Amino acid sequence: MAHILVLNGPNLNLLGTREPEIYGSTTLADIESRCADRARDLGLELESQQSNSEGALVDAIQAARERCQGIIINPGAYTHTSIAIFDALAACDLPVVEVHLSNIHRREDFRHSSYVSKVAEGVICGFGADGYEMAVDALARILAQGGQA
Ligand code: CA2
Repeated sequence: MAHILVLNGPNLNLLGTREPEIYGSTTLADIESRCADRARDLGLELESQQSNSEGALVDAIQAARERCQGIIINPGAYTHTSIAIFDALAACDLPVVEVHLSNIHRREDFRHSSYVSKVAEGVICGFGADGYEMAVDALARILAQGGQA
């Protein structure tokens, strides 16, 4: 059974508690549980991790290489700044689906560019918590096609 990792970056542990007008009222635990249900329906095994630290996210990506077939990642603000996460994703050689709750292109200019998009098969943004389930669907299709979009 294919194993996929859902990885969330800084401040996403606060989901559902602050700024609901931007990020919605669903908690990260709810999102993770919805993704796990969706993955099970699709015959995938899913694990979820969140960290506020760039190094821990790099460690999680490196570890995923050993036991996962794909990664769904919302790198939070590191999307726009982290060459370390870009390098780790490029080196892990797994299909990557990038997710954002908000439509980053409708927001401040500094959110319009993503290092992660350069190594992602695709990007889902602006659909709130639903975007994560869309990402599970997308990754399932990619894996069914042999690992690339
Ligand atoms: O829209 C997204 O998913 C983002 O990745 C969220 C990041 C932001 O820096 C990116 O530009 C877009 C911020 C996550 C902050 O999450 C919070 C959740 C609840 C309350 C406060 C922050």
